[in-house]
Amino acid sequence: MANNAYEALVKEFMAKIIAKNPAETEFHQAVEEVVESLVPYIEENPKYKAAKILERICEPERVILFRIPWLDDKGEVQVNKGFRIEMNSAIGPYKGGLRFHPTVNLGILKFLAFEQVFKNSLTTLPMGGGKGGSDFDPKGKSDNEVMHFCQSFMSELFRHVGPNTDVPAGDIGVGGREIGFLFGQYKRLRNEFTGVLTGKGREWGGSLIRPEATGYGATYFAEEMLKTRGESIKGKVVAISGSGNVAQFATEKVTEFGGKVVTLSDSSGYIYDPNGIDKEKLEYVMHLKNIKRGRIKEYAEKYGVEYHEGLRPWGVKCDIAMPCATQNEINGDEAKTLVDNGCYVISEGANMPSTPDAVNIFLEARILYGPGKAANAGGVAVSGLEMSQNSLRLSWTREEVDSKLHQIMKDIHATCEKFGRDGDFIDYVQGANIGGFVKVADAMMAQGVV
Ligand code: NDP
Ligand code: 2IT
Repeated sequence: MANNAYEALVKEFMAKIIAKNPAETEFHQAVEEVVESLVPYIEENPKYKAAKILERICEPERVILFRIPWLDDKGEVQVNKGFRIEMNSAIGPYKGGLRFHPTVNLGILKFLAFEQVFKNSLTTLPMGGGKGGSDFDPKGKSDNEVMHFCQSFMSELFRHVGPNTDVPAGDIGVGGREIGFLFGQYKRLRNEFTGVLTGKGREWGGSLIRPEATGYGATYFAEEMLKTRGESIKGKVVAISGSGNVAQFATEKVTEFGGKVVTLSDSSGYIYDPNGIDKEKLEYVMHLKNIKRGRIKEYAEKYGVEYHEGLRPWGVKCDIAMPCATQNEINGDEAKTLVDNGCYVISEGANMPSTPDAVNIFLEARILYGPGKAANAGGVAVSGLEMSQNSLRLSWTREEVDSKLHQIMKDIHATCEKFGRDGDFIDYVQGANIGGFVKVADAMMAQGVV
């Protein structure tokens, strides 16, 4: 079939998705990127077409929407929206993070849940896909307020989740503190100590390396991509965005591999440190962000480096870019600037950080572009390992978990190469989309029309 015939099929499919899910722009974007890869594959494998796998995989199995009322420190009643998208359970219980951010809405969580289905399949572990969260803004809230909010959130969510049903974890705005409050409330309501959440503290069922996993994994993925060109991270200049969980541990691992991280950011702006963010400076960032809950601008004041208010770091000259903040944080112009400045490796720690224009620029430039569902799968992979340890009622050492994570990232790279190699170029978008799809689609076929 000619390319324009595929394009027509994608257009026809997307028209239906948009009509059925109006105003969910991020969901449309995530679906279109996957469908562009899958349509030719499905035309070659018509059994999936007859079973309407594509139509089914784009429809969540279940969407739960709920009210979260809570009392703030002044005794005033606050109300937030709560969501859990149970997208696909063909290969395991629903699995995916919770996001607490004022921008959260149905379309954003559906895009994240959709991506999660393919990502979880790529990890090789038995996990379905889900995502949830709230429009609650943790910024400026006291620990007490966050706790009251989390307790109210779980007072509804507990009926829908469980270690064999749906296992949430962290995402933007949800880290160790929030997982603790959520777990405490679940345990109290169910009178059960189980692995209902991952990202737990190490003393109460958490896995070693889970906090590090997404950032480490995205760095391992970058290293694997570089290996295909006989290169490594050593000596490379790296621009990272964000300064939260993923950005922090990407910085740690890149530095350990001999790379130099020169930028970090938050939603207010970015810092540029040409000497590199070394171990000691990273410790400062971790304290600033995880304990003091301050702004990245304070780094610039402390170390006397440049701070660029309201800007993203993609104008800085680098070899490798690792977007680790949020969706659509690299647009077409920024992608062009990156490529023009010599950047030739993108490893996405965030979910869907590159707009469709940016993705096209990376693919046309034939650089090493690792999309989020492959590059950031290390986080959920170690969540899967946490679930295994909870079921076995034992805990593995740091070295054991890290070496399993490393192997999983290598395997994901190999899957992308298998489905995405085109002569001397690897199209990791194609590789990740098809590689993630096949296992889920075959499981759906085997389980009948459910
Ligand atoms: P955190 O909440 O720990 O950190 C988020 C960082 O991104 C902060 O620096 C935040 O800045 C910045 N950020 C958030 N929203 C925006 C925005 N709209 N514009 C600009 N900057 C923003 O989250 P994580 O590090 O956990 O998550 C980062 C990304 O990685 C997300 O895309 C997430 O989905 C993805 N991811 C996370 C995984 C995990 O295990 N945690 C696993 C796989 C992917 P500020 O403080 O100013 O808001
Ligand atoms: O986007 C993601 O993969 C995550 N936020 C982690 C999900 C998980 O269940 O660990």
